[in-house]
Amino acid sequence: MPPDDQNPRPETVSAEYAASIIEMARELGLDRVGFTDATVLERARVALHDRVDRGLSDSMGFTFRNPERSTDPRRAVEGARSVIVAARSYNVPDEEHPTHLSATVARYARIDQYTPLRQALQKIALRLRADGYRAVVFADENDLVDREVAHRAGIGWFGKNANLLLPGAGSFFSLGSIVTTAVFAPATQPAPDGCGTCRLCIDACPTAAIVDIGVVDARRCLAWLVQKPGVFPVEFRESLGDRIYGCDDCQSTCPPNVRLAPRHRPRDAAELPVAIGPGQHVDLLEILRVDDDRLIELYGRWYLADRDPMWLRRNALVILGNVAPVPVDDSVRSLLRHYLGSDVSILRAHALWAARRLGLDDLAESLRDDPDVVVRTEWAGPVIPR
Ligand code: B12
Ligand code: SF4
Ligand code: SF4
Repeated sequence: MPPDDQNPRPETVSAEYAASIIEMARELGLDRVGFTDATVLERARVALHDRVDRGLSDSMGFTFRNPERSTDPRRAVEGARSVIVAARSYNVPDEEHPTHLSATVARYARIDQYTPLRQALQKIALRLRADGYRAVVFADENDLVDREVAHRAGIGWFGKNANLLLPGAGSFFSLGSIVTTAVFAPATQPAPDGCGTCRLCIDACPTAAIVDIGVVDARRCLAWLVQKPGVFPVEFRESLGDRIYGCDDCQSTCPPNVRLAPRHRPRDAAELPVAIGPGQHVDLLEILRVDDDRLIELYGRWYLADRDPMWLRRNALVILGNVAPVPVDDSVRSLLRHYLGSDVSILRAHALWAARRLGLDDLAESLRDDPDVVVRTEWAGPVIPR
């Protein structure tokens, strides 16, 4: 290795040291670990710019806000030489469907899986610092494109659904990294492609959001639309079904996940009670009944634009229109009446959509003369009766 002014120890760490980091990661509950160098993630940089230019990133910020930063580990850590990448399974078992009206949470949001991932990486970073290196943890942040760096570290292959799949273990993994000045021997071989001729995820996407191999159009992707502030696009409301947060269709149909789902569990699944996450099924009517503080208490770990729980209520109203049994009972009717009288025009508009879809024209009529443009636009939209 050439001498490096910013790095007091530019020599590659010993194979024993690298092996001890891998061993430590395993003991901390991380399922896979790989190493890559800290050079610019050129392919991701080009892809980020391309998605923005073509409008495919919609109004998302995240890694798209500053591609020069999110694809350069050395901007994150001065003098960085390597990135240690780890994957942690979130493949918790499915839960029984409750008897009350409920909404579904995607697998990655059922438990808080980022805290244990970050804690494990922090412990490894502490050790690196104690050994004289700089080391900073990134997991699901705006400063680093996690899947690209994991791909380069040889951990997995890019599926046609854009997710990173681990050979023999599927894609229900979250990813995180430590950017460090320590020099680890980088992976030399990419993980082999495991998709072959399969294209089940592309066909299974309810909104045709996978517009090319490995390319997701966020303007159509339900995982983004449930997070995006504003009016939920009317053309995708029926496809939303009962999803309150996240969407799993392009992963739950993926053969490597289907094969492994019953077998592959996080090793601490038994100690992951619903208390540290909302679980798979959440009470739909409760979301529409409780106040802001309670919604933040229940779902504050999720990405809610401006930390405003209104977006959850908006999603819940769309779901209500999709799943409430017809003819509707008194509790649904009274909730819709409440939201048709809301001070917030977005909530009135989504309640109007649900009421018309459920055949409650008498209730809907209360908004006939509403002067707000959001509500007027809603009246002009199509009714999709149940
Ligand atoms: C923005 C974002 C989103 C956006 C956009 C998703 C997207 N496809 O980019 C939205 C909100 C839609 C989203 C949804 C989801 N996300 Co998200 N998201 C992110 C975030 C913050 C940035 C992603 C990013 O920068 N994308 C940039 C684009 C350019 O990357 P890309 O689409 O992967 O493009 C690559 C491929 O096209 C590949 N490529 C190039 N050539 C070729 C050729 C072939 C043949 C193939 C197949 C690929 C390929 O190179 C490109 C550049 O790397 C990351 C966290 C992070 N900081 O990285 C999490 C992250 C990607 N999300 C994650 C998860 C779990 C999800 C969901 C599964 C959640 C859910 N259940 O709802 C869905 C999956 C949707 C999907 N099919 O992608 C995980 C993925 C873990 C994994 N195993 O892959 C991440 C890594 C978070 C984490 N740290 O664990 N997400
Ligand atoms: S997350 Fe859902 S909507 Fe988005 S690409 Fe996958 S299947 Fe399609
Ligand atoms: S469903 Fe098939 S094509 Fe899509 S990611 Fe899985 S293996 Fe690849």
